[in-house]
Amino acid sequence: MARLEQRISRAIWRSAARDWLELSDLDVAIVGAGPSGMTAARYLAERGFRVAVFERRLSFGGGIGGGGMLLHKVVVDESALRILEDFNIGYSRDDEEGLYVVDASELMAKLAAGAIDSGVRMVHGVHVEDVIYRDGPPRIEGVVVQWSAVLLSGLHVDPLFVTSRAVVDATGHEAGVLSIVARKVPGVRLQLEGEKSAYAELSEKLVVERTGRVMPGLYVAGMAVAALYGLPRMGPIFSSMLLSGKKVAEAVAADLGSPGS
Ligand code: 48H
Repeated sequence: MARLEQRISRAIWRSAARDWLELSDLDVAIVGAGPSGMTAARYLAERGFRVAVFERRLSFGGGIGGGGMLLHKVVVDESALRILEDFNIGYSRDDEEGLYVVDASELMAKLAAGAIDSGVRMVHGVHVEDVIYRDGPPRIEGVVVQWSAVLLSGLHVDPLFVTSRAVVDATGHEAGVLSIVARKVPGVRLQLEGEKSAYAELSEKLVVERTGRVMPGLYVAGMAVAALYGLPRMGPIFSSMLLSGKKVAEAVAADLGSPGS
């Protein structure tokens, strides 16, 4: 038998290559493994869609991990309890405030586990640096990916492509995919209004209401919705992030019809 070192390397090459062949064509490419992206991914994958989440960091959770000002808790209201239960995430009620408190670590871990158990491919250390488009009328047909490490190194390395029937911008405050589309896709009139100051009640409601399709092939969820439509921020209350993830999954599923068709 070959040396252990050789077997380790070959097992990893073989399995990773097999995965990337599948990843190169998806039903849904989700950009960002924060709360909205992971929630969306799970509800799409459990309907049978081929879904991958591309995350530029080597971790899950996006803004969850920082909790409220580094205290390891976030809150939700009753509108998100059903989603917490779907993911088997524990919560406790704060009777004085009428809110539900969740451990940040449990929220991150179980959103990720729920997505993975439903068949989502989570890919870490990959930065979505561009989109694929087709014209007449313009539509988004996938993403352009690069290793985060390559971008950090400053080397000039050409990226690779992932085609998909739908792309979801779940990149949070940056609205990274929408910014690229606004700047680089010809014929698209997209203006990012920029997130506004805190007004938690209004923001929680409007982010969910405005979640959905932006143009053919492109959808938005989570804080990127606030950046796109000029909505206020809400701080460490996460109901709208979870509800937005679920809503965008429903919108994508309705548009795509059946998986792989
Ligand atoms: C690959 C990328 C890219 C890229 C970014 O910030 P997130 O947690 O996003 P949401 O919208 O699911 O949740 C927002 C929430 O965490 C939050 O910040 C709230 C509620 N704030 C309220 C307030 O008032 O401040 O996650 C986005 C993820 C991150 O992990 C990024 O690393 C990742 O997307 N990401 N991954 N390619 N181009 N851009």
